[in-house]
Amino acid sequence: MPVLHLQDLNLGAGDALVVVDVQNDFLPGGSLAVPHGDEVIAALNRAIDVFVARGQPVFATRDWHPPNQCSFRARGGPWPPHCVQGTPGASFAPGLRLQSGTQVVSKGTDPERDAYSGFQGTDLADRLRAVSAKHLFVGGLATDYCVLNTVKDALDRDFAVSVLVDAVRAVDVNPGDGVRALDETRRWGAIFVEAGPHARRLLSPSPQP
Ligand code: VGL
Ligand code: ZN
Repeated sequence: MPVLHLQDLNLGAGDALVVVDVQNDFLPGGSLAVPHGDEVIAALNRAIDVFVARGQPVFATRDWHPPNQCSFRARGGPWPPHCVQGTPGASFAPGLRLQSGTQVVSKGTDPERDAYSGFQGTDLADRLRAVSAKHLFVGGLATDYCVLNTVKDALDRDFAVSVLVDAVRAVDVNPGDGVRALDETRRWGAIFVEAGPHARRLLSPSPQP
């Protein structure tokens, strides 16, 4: 199945970019490192540039946990401590070209409830509606947790969703979780779009000037 490329879409009013949890703790070397998580950055930077150039809004969600979060192992949860509010691990990846107008959405701030979706316990839906967003382009980390749940909640709230398939990476606690998560988003109605440079270059190398 051919995948659309962001550069070929005529982005405009109603389109918004949602960058999910591209934070140091989810990158190689971080406390909950997503394998190859750093590989989303180049594709997301391209997407950010496109949205900024078209004057369309960019949202960035972040996992923003208190130190005693119930999802941490110390409290019987599945995860090592990660993205603790105000720590370097919770900072956005330094290579991510977020601009000053980016709307930051913090989630997972309730110590008694984990939140994978950027919509859960946040005002993301209101903020998207405030900018008349109708179609969300979603990429980031991790495919099988926060991207999956953010896409699901967006579709449930009647946003159209394109998943930036080359700008997501999975934790893959069980092998294949990421692939299954992407399949699921498509069954729910998401569209697959590419944002990065690679696939098209393989198909049609641009002539040298
Ligand atoms: C995430 C596990 C725990 C994510 C957040 O951002 O996908 N995964 N907390
Ligand atoms: Zn978390």
